[in-house]
Amino acid sequence: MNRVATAHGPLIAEVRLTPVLVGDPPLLNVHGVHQPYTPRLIVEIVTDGGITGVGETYGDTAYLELARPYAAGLVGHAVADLNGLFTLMNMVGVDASQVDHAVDVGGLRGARTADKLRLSVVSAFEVACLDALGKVRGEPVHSLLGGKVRDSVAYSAYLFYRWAEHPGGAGEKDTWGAALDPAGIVAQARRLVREHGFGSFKLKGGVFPPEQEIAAIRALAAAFPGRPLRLDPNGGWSAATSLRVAAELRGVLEYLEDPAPGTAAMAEVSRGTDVPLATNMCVTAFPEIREAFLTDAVQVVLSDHHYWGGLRNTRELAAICRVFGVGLSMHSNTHLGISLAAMNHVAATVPNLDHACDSHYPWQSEDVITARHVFRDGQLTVCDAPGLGVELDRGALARLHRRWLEDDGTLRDRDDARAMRRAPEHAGWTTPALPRW
Ligand code: GKR
Ligand code: MG
Repeated sequence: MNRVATAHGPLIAEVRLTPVLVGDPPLLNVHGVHQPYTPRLIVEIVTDGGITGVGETYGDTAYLELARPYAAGLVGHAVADLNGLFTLMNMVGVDASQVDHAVDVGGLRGARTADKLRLSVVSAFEVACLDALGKVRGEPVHSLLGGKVRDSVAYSAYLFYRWAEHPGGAGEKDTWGAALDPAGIVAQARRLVREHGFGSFKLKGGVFPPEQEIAAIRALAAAFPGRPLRLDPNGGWSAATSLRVAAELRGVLEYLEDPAPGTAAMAEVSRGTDVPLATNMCVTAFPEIREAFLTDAVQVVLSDHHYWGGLRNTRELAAICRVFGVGLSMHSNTHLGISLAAMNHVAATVPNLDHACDSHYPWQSEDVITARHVFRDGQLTVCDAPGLGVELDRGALARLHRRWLEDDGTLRDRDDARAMRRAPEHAGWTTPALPRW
């Protein structure tokens, strides 16, 4: 009898990696605009008993190049040996050219390091193992994490300045129209409330001069009195500008998200305002916590299970935040239903989830699961089915993978500045140096 199998249950018999390109609307941010399609990686692990577990993460080249050798080394690994996933990942080399960017464009989360890349990759495998294990044991993922402490998780409406369509009419069409001023943002918010019931709002800023974004927040406050509002320019403002915005929106904002770039600038802003500051840019990995918490640079961490290396690490982050009295919520990037399911399970288990989570999901009309998640009153019910509770739609997966295969390589790496240059009026656009204002 195989001792490992006896001690730890099923073994990984096969790993499948499927990169896909997912339709994404022309959403604007400080770097530029979203591409018509964004890369994601779908991970499947198959146990020796024939059970499949699924995970999802970033699909850009750097992640794929790490995922491939890692996946090959996982066959024979015990599905329940989740700590071992990290040991094995640390043995995979990272191509130095992938980690020398000053800024991680896809995630807008500070400098790209080898560890951040490794953790974002391993997160999808951890989720896939938890999904498989849950199916084997007949338990939902939240119960493998210790059990849910709530039956549903609240999400906020994620508002974006946007164009009506991608330059040249590329990509999938939608019916949202452009949103480039306060009235457009309020109209977008109304539709998101109508369709999903959201009770709080986050505006992605850093697109227009701060005065215009302040006006949009004021318009939202007038249209939705008393509802929590957040503004996130992704480090687009200097500390002085951030303090000016904070002074103008004091009492209006629930929190200001990453107004200034980097921990030192955030700490400077924090010293000058009592508007809470949140981040998914300067606290994105364990080594970044110490300085930020000791200098009181942030009052809310927006965790992201992809960044932090999975669902169990997210719970460790939550525990650290609890100790330091720092609030916790969850960050989102363009994602599909597997990632949302994983996020919902871990969010259900974290006692100190202090704010509604972000999710890009309403902007994705495509998915690789058979039943799309449905927000009711801005909440997602916590699923009690075994594993994540989602089923792969193999037809959809094949279609989105075919799109990835047929791409000439230009869309396989997210590059919001390049996408911006496709608009003739922004042909000279380059990624702005931060702070921009
Ligand atoms: O999708 O444009 C976007 C966002 O700006 C995303 O890249 C960020 O990572 O949503 C994120 C954020 O809250 O900073
Ligand atoms: Mg953010």
